[in-house]
Amino acid sequence: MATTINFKKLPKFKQLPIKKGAPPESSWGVFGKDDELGCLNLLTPRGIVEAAKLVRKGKVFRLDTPINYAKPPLFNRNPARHTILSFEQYGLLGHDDSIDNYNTQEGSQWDGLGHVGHVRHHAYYNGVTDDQIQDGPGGKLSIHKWANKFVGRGVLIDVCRYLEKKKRPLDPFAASVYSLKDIQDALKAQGTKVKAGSILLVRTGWLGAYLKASDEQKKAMAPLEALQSCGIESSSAMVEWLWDNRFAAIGTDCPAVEAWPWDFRDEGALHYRTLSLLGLPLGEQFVLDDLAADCAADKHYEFMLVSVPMNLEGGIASPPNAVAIK
Ligand code: UVW
Repeated sequence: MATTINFKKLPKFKQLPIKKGAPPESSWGVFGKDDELGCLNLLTPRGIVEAAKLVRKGKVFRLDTPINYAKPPLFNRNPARHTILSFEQYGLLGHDDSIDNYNTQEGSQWDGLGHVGHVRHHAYYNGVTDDQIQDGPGGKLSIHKWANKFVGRGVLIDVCRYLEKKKRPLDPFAASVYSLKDIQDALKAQGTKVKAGSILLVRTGWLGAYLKASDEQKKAMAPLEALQSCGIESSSAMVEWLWDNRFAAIGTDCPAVEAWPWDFRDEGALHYRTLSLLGLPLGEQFVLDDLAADCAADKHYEFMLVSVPMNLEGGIASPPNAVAIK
């Protein structure tokens, strides 16, 4: 991790790529030819010290859903099986847990940079090839490399509340899109200043609506082929804004950050633009409602964000294991 970074010296989006032969609009090479952290390089020790100063009232907000919260999990992912094991046979009154069949993306999650490679360039962030994504400590773009990197200033944009106030709410259960302008307008209305090296959280209202849905509705929307959900615009202008504001990651409370379904053949999809081209982590199904209510009440939309992804060598994704502290 760099002690400090000269944000002004980083190329602007329009100057990308800087590496010969790299795909257009990619940051490949910006953080070094063998870099595996992408935009997490923007989280620096100085940024962590600044983030700690945002802790003013000692309130902690858990950003993860409970394991197996979605019944059934979305996108045809399998539920985890939790078994409590007894030590009775050894004469000890006590227990262990066993979690089988655990999919790191069954609930709140960071998509690691090995989650999605680019449809046309057939490569992952920084040119990593498919055979380099593998189990174990040598696995490229592994989630365990993030385990002590994901701490810094968090900023919430509550675009859902903003559009509700404007009497233009979006349907969370349709493939409806929060535009870049909606997000910028919400930010302006909040009076929040974006600082380089922040972790951005965007509240879309999807998770709150999901939690209120009936068991039948949840069952009907779980399959990948049936799910429809809101998300943010996936344009080049959106990633230009994310890159030029030097965001280190973006997390949302909806299933795919961008609206679902997105077409895997569409190279304009946000998953490709962010994970594969910019090395920008995507967070999904984050718990943001309590944090958002607190931000609306005290008008402070910035906080310290601490996320400790799983130390899974070769891992593809992870529950964020995250808290926002105000
Ligand atoms: C897909 O887009 C398929 O998965 P996720 O949204 O979890 O990255």
